[in-house]
Amino acid sequence: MPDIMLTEEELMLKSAIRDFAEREVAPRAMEIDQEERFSFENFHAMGKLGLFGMTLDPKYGGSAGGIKPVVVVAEELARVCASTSNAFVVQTGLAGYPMNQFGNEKQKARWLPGLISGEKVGAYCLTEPGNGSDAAAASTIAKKVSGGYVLNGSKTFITHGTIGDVLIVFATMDMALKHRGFVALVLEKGMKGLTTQKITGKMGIRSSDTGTMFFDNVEVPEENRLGEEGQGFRIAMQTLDNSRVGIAAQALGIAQGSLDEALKYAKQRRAFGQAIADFQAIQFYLADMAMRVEASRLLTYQAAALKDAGQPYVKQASMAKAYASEAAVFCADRAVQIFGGYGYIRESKVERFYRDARITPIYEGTSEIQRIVIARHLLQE
Ligand code: COS
Repeated sequence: MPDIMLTEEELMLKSAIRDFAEREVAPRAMEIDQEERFSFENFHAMGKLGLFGMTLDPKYGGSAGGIKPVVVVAEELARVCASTSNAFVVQTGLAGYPMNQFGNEKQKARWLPGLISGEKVGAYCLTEPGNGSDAAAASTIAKKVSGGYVLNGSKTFITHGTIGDVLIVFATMDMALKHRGFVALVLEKGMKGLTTQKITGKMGIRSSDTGTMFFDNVEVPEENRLGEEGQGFRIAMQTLDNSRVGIAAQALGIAQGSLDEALKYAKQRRAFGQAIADFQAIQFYLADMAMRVEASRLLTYQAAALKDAGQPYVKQASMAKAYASEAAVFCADRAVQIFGGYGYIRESKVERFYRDARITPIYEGTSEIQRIVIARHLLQE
């Protein structure tokens, strides 16, 4: 374990979160997955522990730390329940972070305390039915009117889309301007003209709330605009840069969880008169998994450490996200293989890991988008 990369404090945090995850999150992970139910129990417990404010402004209840401890938490949660890790990463990285970075004092005072305590659920709304990877092609329109904006359009695949209280929505003021026409607006649950619909039947992260939202002449006051008109795309991208480190950690957690389960099982399960761990074929699987877990962890820690040191980290965040998510898919697949038939049924953890892993190379920028970001950096350097 390259825990040599963690400080004493981070090691203590890791152990405390592992304990919390094993004690409170793991026991209900299977049930909430099968019921496709968002766990407010888990969410409020994380709020009480102060996890949502780890990097945020202390004036509003945060603890202004770095992203490296966030990575530690996201990994430990995902090691037992990816959906719970996702709720954490989205609340702190996709809602809290842009509010903290780009909100003015009035906005921060209004929305950060609830996002940090967990009383309010946050969401980041960029993807639309007609565009995902090509984020600049958004067609949700914010029409400027006296005192604010009128919003029309739709967003989809939004984490916390139906339960979100504070929604950061990216819209265009003029599609012809592409990314330069973007504006970031904060909407609140209950606004007139805002409706949502839950997306059910997901393959994995089934207890993560995912929704589609519809904006029908939603009136958004000017004071709800984050940053300036035209800055919305930059806010969206910088937020994703940061949260991709969290998703890398989430993928790492799924990979580690898969390895842990596979190791345990391989030592117990017997075939042909010996534990299956004694067969070289199984040992090679385990070794391949362990290499990917550790490489993912190093890339993820590196991206986090660079960000915390105030150094460029976007290329490394994309590398960590792409690599760790592909490692999660690989490790969960190998774990199912080692479990055989027992890995193919709902009662087994690795069956859930296999389904949960599959979203990680897709959301927060597909693996293909990460490679575009990486290659652009390489070519510019
Ligand atoms: N930070 C700050 N600014 C950034 C940025 C970043 N990480 N990435 C791009 N920008 C800026 C560029 O500097 C450029 O600004 P100027 O025109 O002022 O120079 C502008 O944004 C447009 O950049 P670019 O030309 O690179 O935009 P593209 O349309 O080519 O898109 C990608 C860039 C593909 C990287 C972007 O659309 C993307 O990340 N897509 C994936 C979206 C995603 O992750 N969706 C998941 C949603 S969350 S579930």
